Amino acid sequence: MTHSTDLNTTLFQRACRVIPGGVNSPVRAFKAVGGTPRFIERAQGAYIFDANQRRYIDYIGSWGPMILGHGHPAVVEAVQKAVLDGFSFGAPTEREVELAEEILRLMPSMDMVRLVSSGTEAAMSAIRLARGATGRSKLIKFEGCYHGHADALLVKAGSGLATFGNATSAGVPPEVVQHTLVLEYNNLAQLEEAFALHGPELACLMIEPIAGNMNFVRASVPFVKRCRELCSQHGALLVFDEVMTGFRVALGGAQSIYAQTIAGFEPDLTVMGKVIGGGMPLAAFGGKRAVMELMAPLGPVYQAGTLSGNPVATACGLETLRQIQEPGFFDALSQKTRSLVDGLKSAAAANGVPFSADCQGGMFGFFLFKDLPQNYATVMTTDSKRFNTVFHGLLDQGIYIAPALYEAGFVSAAHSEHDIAETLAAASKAFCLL
Ligand code: HOZ
Repeated sequence: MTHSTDLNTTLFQRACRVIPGGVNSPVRAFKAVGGTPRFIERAQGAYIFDANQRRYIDYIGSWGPMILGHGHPAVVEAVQKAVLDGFSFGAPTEREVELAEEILRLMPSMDMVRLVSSGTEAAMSAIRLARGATGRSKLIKFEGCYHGHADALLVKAGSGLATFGNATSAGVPPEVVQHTLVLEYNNLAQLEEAFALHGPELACLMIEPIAGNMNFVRASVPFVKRCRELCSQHGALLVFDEVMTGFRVALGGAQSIYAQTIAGFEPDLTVMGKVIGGGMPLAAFGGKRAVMELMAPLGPVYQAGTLSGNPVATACGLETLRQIQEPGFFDALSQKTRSLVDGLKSAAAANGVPFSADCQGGMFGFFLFKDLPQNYATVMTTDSKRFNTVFHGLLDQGIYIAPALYEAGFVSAAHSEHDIAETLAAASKAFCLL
């Protein structure tokens, strides 16, 4: 079995000489799965094409943003038009206001939103805002939830709830993570204990409501409900990181799904990215007016960015958000994703492979064990060799899924029934290799 082809290998060798690890974001290097990363030359619809002109059905979708598929004509037109008017002004534009209005209309938990350039920046700024608003330092995050690479968030659990986290990256001083408490996802007892011990000192609790960075794991409804109750009770802000799930699992994001079963449910702050930029660098954070008005220039919490609200990125995001509001868009996307997930389950069962899978809207995940995991520790019990066999089995047949077992997958509106059928046939063959 060949894991690489000539031009990809040549490019990777060249890249490794000038870029650390040959990539500008670690997971792209294929380190977890082995082999050579594909260098993408172009993409159209559900497909990406590598340096050898090989076509792959793309289930990464730039890690989430490409919900319409690649090169949607209306989005391309909007971007081309915007480019002709200028790349960047470092001054306000009407399009930023339009995009902000659109986001707020779709996610009613927010009265105001600030546009930034990346999910990392949005999460980092939301935490600063939560600390500024509460006058407190400590925060809760959950193991397996990724909120970007700001220092305070690169943390793994410490030795107990009385101690705070340990940095997961060199270059992060212990003092910087001393206020970050890392808990197990979906563990109600730990959550209770953490608030009992630290409630009055907590600025916020940040959570990916459907985690997309430990593959695909949902926070249970009772867990989210208790997060909300404890935050309200102790005066901490509940921050929903919807960088992946926002405008992806449903038009109103994961919060709209929890609101169906938890009466009146709303997070205090929401962090967004990916789909709102439609594939261009754009992210945001928002919440209620009283909190958001603490942001500079109105208030004392500072945040700024030369490319924030960039006119080309906002054109791309705005048109993407308009397209996903077409009647029936999410029903069709959900149905397609569901048929992929159900088909994978059947293919695994037919080959005697222990398997579980879940999806919501256009986001999915699968596991090579029988029951859906509830937390990171369980996800990480996956036999990585088996996952790598499936990964390369699919890649060799032109199916491009994330090159790591802890990443979610994404289906776009451009994936056809034929693409799904081709994927399932490939999956059957890949499962045979196990
Ligand atoms: N943050 C992404 C993984 N969940 C990776 C982004 C990238 O490599 O482009």
